[in-house]
Formats: sequence, C-alpha cells, structure tokens
Amino acid sequence: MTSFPNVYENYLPEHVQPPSNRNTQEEYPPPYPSAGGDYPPPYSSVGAGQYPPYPYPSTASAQYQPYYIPAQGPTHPPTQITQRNVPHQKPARSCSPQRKTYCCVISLFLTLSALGIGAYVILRFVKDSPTGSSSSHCQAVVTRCNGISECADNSDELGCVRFSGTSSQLEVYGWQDKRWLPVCYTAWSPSLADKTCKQLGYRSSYQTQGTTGQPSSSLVVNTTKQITNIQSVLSNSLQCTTKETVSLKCIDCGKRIKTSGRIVGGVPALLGKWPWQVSLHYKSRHVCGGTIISEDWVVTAGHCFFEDEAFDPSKWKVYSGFISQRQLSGATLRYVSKITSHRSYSSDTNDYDIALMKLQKPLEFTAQVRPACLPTYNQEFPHGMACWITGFGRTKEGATSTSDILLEATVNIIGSGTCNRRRIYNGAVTQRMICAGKLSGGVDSCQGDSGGPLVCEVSGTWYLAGVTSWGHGCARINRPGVYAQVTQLSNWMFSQMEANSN
Ligand code: 4AZ
Repeated sequence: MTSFPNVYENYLPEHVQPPSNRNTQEEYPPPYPSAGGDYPPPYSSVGAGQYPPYPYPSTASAQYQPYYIPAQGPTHPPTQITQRNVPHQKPARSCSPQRKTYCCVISLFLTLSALGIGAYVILRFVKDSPTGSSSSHCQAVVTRCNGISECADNSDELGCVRFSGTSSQLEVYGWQDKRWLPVCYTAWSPSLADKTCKQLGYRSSYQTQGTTGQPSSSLVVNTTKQITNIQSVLSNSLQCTTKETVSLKCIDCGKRIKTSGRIVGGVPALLGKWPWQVSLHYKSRHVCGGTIISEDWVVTAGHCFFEDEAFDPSKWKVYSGFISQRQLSGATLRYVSKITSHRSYSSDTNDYDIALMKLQKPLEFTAQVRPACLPTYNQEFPHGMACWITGFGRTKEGATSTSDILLEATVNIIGSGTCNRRRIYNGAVTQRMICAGKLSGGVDSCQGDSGGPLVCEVSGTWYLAGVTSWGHGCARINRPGVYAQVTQLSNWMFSQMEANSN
C-alpha cells in the first residue's frame, strides 16, 4: 500500500516501457480501437499478469506486447446480396461505376446490420444467462437450472442462484422463462434457506425473511417435490399469494467486533479493524492479500497464481487475524485444499482477475477473524464513494520489499467512464473492473496488495467491492488502482463454491 506524495520514478523495466518515439507524457496508454472495455490494453500495464506478484521468481520476464484484436472478417465471401445485385461475369455492363459503389454500400450496410443484430442477440443471451454453462462433460442439449443434473460435472446446474437489491432478495434462474426470478415466501422455510446456502458452499443460512414487493412473475416452492437443489423444487407462478418474496443472507458478515481506528491514508491498521484481511504466503513468503468470505473460502486475484507451480495448494499458507508479518505466531494459519482461478482471466488485459482458495480446515470466527460480505449482483458503489483498501504490499512504487505491518488507506470509487478516459486508462477498464484511488495521486494499492480487499461500508456493514488487481505504477497522478469488480464476478464465485462444496 502506497501513501506518499507523488513520485515519478521510472517504474517499468526497459523492455516494458512504451515506445520511446511516442509522446509519453499523458499520451500513454495510446488510443486503441474503442473505449469499450473488451479490448485488451494496447500495451502491458504494470500489475496483474505482467509481473508475477512480489517476490518475482528469477525466471519471470515481463514483456512489452502491443496487442490489438484484429478486425474479424466474415468467414465466407461477401454475401449473396452483393452477388445478386452484381451479376457475375459482366459486372461492367449491368452496373455502372456509380451503381457498383451503390451496390457495395448497400451490401456492406446489410452485412453489418446482420452482424450487429446477431451480436446483439448473442450478447443479450449471454448477459442474462447464469454463469457456469454446460461444459464438455455434457453430450446432449441440456437445460440450464431445471434442477436436473444433465452433465457429469453438474455444470448445467451451477450458478443458478443470486442475490439482488439492498434486502438480499433471493433470485433463481427460471429455466422456462430463461430469466432470473424472485422466490415467493409462501411455503419457504428455514430448512430451505439452509439448503440453499449449503448449495452455494456456505455452512448454513444466517437470516431469512419475507420482503414485500410485487413481482410480475416469480417462482414458488412446490412442497411435494423431492429436493436435490433449490431449483428442483421451484415452479413458475404469476404472483406470490402473500406478495412477499424471499430475502436470504447466508453468513453474518461485514461486521467489526472492535471498532476503533484513524482515518488517514496509508497508516498502520489496528488489530481487528479489517478482520477479513488475509496474507497469502507462497513458499513461505507473503505474495498476495486475500479476503475471507466464509469459514472455508478466501477470495484473491487470479494473477497471484503466476506460475504453474502456484496452482499447487500445498505451496500456500493463509494467515489471518494478525497485523505484523514479524508476529505470525499470533496469527491463525490455514492450509489450502483447492485453488480455482477464473478461466477467462487474461494476463494481457487483466480481465477476470479473480480466484478462490478453499481452506483445508474451516476458520473459527473471532473478533480478529471474520468475513466481509459479498455484494448483491446489482449493488452499486457509486463514483466518489469513500471506501478502504488494506494490505501488506509495497509502501512505495519500485520498493523491493513489502510492508511488515498491515496498512490501510481510504480511496474513492472512480466511475468507469472517468477511469476509461484517454488520459487515465484509455478504455482498458472492462466491466469486470472497478477503479478506486485519488486522481491527484499519493494513495494507492501496490505490489503485494494484490488479491486483497477494497471494502465499502453501507449501513454499518462492510462489502467487498473489489479485489486488488492492477494499475500503472503506484499512487501516480491519473493512475488509480484497478480492482476486480466483485458484483460482476460473484456468480462465478458461487458456482465455484457450489462445485467444490464437499
Ligand atoms: C500489482 O502488481 C499491483 N497501483 C497491484 C496494484 C496496483 C499496481 C500493481 C495499483 O500487484
């Protein structure tokens, strides 16, 4: 964690520097195809994936790799429409040059329209579908979330549950309507609440109640059905008879037991103030931070697994409930049984920079060891909101060692419109990312903080808004920290926790 007046050190090694013939002042990163977040950044950014997290293995080599997605041409020659309008063999006679141009323009327009409509339909479908789609383990055509496991790995029934709104309303993906629907409180029970939370990889439920609302469509519990998963006992209903839908919380989270502290950027944290913070040791050295989200699961960054060996759970130790790396004897230690990193994670773009670690033995929650809350899928962390980052990372860009003590700093959420501005990250911030920091520089996360939390307090409860991911250097002007956006990735987290719950 860095908190200091801005420095302009030459942080990037020689081979990662932007080309010297470019106006590097504020021109860099250079412009690239569109401001849409789905293009990789035009050149390697410092942070996730470009370097392994601290300490670097001696073999690591960061490379400067300009990377543009080539424009995809159609897979077959220009369409029939062109051919129909331009009879083959004798185009010159039947088509004047003006007409030829006209034909070309029309056919180009029609082709682009068809492509656009196709892309829109696919995107709509993908956006609204639950994650964890059926995999190669399935042969036949399968129906997602119908309660029947049709794939050997159950992938067709993963990611079918999510939470919505401030009341944490339960939503299940309705296989008939092919959309997310709330569940009627009628016939709901504490036992179903427990089963739903266990399905998602939690130990039990924490709180469930009915919330008044008038959904136009919903799912209702059918008590006569045999339960294999929550979706197996739900059927379509036009309205809930009591007009109440289910709210569900699976864990008592986001609470501090001891609340005392100083609100200045980059100061040592007090024990118990950030009880969800963990330090991840790889081969007995701190390399990344992480956040406790349940007794069994810690969330971190995908780029913490920077070499094949790092996917070996036995190489890692998870320390929690402490604030000094010199006093690890006072920390709670857990070993790791499973590592799952997002398969769409890209070290070129830093997109989907998220991973989960399952602990060999559950954590016992105390005042010093507690989970942060996962936000609901549509929870907002608006531009300007004051949130907090914590970690044992470097205290200065370019420093060679990480911090012995846990540091905290307050940062402001920076909307992606601002963060994607040409002078900031120029379109490199995707929908799976959220920016936070100070555009004036001076306060930021840094190497070694990766995987750790960006948390925001809402009505006395702390939510994990982001997972420390990347940035250009640390604490530079107009180069805020970029975090994996948890609201966009919680469905993936639930599907992984569900798939690895036993
Ligand atoms: C890193 O290398 C890293 N200033 C993490 C955060 C930031 C930069 C780099 C943000 O893990």
